[in-house]
Amino acid sequence: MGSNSDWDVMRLAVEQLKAFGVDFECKVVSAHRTPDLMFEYAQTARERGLQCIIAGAGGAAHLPGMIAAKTTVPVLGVPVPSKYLRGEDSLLSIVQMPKGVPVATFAIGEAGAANAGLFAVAMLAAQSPELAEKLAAFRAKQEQTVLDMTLPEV
Ligand code: RP5
Repeated sequence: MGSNSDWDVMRLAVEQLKAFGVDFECKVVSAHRTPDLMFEYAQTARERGLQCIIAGAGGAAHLPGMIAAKTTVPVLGVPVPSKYLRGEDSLLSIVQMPKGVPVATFAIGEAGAANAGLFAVAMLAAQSPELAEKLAAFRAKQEQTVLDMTLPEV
């Protein structure tokens, strides 16, 4: 993520990875404040064994796109809500990648972060029957929660 101020949102992605037992690393890497670190991080991602990168940033959120420019590891972008434009700026900065360097873009804020985590799990599940089973169980539990919902008498 671009700042530790993104943590309150990005921790939702971490929670999903933890819940599924997926190994991860968590770092602050800023596209405009630590550009050299960002380049190094992205350039070494594949050789260090990363299978995808969840990149969250707010405002003029160029972090996901710049990381994607320097690696072929899939990048999942999370628009973090910003102070003045509530994350619509972050969303547009991340989603509107020109053709050729994709960033899979998620919803603004907590839902986007959680879904990026779940999407990463789904990607990894393509190579892991165990993870696929856990994901199916998660969906079944979620489905049951909705089936069990009741409404007040009117
Ligand atoms: C972006 O600027 C970060 O991703 C963060 O969302 C935003 C504000 O950063 P701070 O000023 O809180 O460090 O680079």
